[in-house]
Amino acid sequence: MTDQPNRPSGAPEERLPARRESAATPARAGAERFTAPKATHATGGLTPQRAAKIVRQSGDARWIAFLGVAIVSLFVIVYYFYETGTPWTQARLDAEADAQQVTAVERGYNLYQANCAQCHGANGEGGVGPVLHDQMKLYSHLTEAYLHNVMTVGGRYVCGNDKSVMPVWSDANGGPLNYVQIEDIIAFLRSDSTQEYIQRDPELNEPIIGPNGEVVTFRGWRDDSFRPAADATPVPACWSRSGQQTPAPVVTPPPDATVLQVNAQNIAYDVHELSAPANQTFYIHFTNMDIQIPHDVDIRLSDATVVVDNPTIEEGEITYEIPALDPGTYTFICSVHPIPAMTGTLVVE
Ligand code: HEC
Ligand SMILES: [Cu+2]
Repeated sequence: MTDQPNRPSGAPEERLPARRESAATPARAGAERFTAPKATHATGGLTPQRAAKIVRQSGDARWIAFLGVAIVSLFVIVYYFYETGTPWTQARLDAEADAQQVTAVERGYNLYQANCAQCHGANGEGGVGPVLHDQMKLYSHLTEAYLHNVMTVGGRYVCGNDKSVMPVWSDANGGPLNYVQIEDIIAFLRSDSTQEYIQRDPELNEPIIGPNGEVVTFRGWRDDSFRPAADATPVPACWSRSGQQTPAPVVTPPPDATVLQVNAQNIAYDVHELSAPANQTFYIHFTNMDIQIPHDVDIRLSDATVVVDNPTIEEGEITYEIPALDPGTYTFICSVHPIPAMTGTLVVE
């Protein structure tokens, strides 16, 4: 492609396409206004080599621009999926939130063991305080908002008992735990039972290694797939009313009957050993001196099978009638506080 057909092959072109003198083409004079002034078209003495180089360079520049745009677009696309996740990878923010959740649960576990386990049990099975590890409770009762309130207001929030032994936990209300620690405990209480978490040293935050050389783990409490049965009894707002039956009829033991005395004060029985005659009805006269804290005296076998389930009372006295029992050793226990201080041995002979 050249306008010098007789140019020897390999020889450089000598000229850019010939300039046209507008005056020489009167036919196009009418188009004059579309043409830039002559000076603009002047090649300014460019050699053909130089002009060809300019053409080549501008081609290169366009390539570079294209590649630049392509790289940026590719980066944006890849980053987009990195942020939002794909069907095969997790979104970055979700992964970040999950990692924080795990950290909170692991810290919450240690805080729970240090502050709550002595009353609610290491696994939330209950003791002086009510059971916490119960799917029905975790499902509908122990919500984040409720847990927040209980820890801010203390045990009085639960049943309105201003003598509750459960203190205020939040430092917003004079308690010992700060906002983050409260959040961590809540994260632990509501953690997922399908997930395994690592027990960490509270000081060093290093995983705890068990005797078998493996990292010690624990599982969350809440079963996410739990759905209460349609006819399940809802969890009462106040735990101490949960097991409450209709008030027991007033019992007056006959004059020659065996009547055992049991008192409860400061969440403890005053006796831990009782004996009663076999195969005949006897009575337990029970006095609860703890104001607004429910107690009872149930009779169980050593394997925890309930033999006699007596109603709880809050502050006051009651006489329980115990039907004839076979000879043997039984446990008498407070069903509200199944702790050693509220447990004893009943020998029937
Ligand atoms: C000194 C014993 C004690 C300690 C320690 C204790 N609690 Fe309690 N907790 C109780 C008692 C008792 C109740 C019942 C409230 C009442 O009616 O007096 C209770 C109630 C609760 C409830 C309400 C349960 C329900 O069924 O509504 C929650 C939740 C709770 N405690 C969480 C905690 C957490 C979390 C900690 C640790 C930071 C803790 N408790 C430490 C004794 C304790
Ligand atoms: Cu009790």
